[in-house]
Amino acid sequence: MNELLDLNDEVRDALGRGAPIVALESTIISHGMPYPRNAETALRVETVVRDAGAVPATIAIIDGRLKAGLSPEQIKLLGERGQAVAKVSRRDVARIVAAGADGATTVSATMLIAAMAGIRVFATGGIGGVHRGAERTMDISADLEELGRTDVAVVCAGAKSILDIPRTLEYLETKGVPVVVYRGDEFPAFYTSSSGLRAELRMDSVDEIAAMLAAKWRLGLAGGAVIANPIPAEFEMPVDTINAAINTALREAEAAGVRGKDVTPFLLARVKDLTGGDSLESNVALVMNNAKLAAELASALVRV
Ligand code: PSU
Ligand code: MN
Repeated sequence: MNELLDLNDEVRDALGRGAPIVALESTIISHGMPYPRNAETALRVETVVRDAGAVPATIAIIDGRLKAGLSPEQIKLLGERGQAVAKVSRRDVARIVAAGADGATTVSATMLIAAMAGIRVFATGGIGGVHRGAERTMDISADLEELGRTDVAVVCAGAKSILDIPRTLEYLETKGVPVVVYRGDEFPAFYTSSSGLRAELRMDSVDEIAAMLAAKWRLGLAGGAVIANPIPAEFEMPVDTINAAINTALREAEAAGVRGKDVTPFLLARVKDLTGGDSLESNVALVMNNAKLAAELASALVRV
């Protein structure tokens, strides 16, 4: 185990027993949702993972130490401090550790810390991807590179259409990342179960997904996988409402000259405000749904 990585007691015990573990990210807490729903949701997600028979490992950097497994107090603090906590993707990890600072980890940094800890399954809401207009801006999330190199399966509700979803899928294909849609025929667009893009690989059981992941890693094929879990129908947003909010948010970001790592948090916050908070309810519901599937998948992986 890396000397800069700390496991909490629950995670250390689970690793020792070979029990199923689900990694959870912390940027979704600090930058993805408003306080206090962010902290409440993060704590509820951990409960969902436990109820489904796995151990949660929420990942962050605290006082310059990589953490797999946080205390409820640490989760609450990340939620309360919100955007004041650094958003940490792969390139930021070293500077935050060197400074002895705190960081909320994105999908990319969470994957790399999970892999260091020996955790293979990770649940979140949505992954980063190729941004709309990337042909001009080159704005492509580090999450996609990480999926191409780090052995962690990421259970998510697809990608938001703040992104260019067709190009995101092309990029994942280029990087050799399997994209599985769980019990659906279209790649899901986070707030909606459909995106108009056909699922190239549909699987209907966690055992089937676990068998594929085990084969991938036994073959020495480095890198992760996207397990896209469509939002349950009762929590879907009306397509027109969400698209209108996304288009407004994109125009505002352009007009305000938002760049780099601020783009995604800006868009997420504006979409939430423009939909009067309805999107937040969908967001919370789909995260719970993903946590449950991830716990089942982690258990299935222990069996193979
Ligand atoms: N998309 C969401 N919710 C989120 C994020 C993305 O629907 O909270 C966060 C995740 O932490 C993801 C990060 O890894 O944003 C991607 O940021 P960027 O686009 O700057 O790579
Ligand atoms: Mn970016």
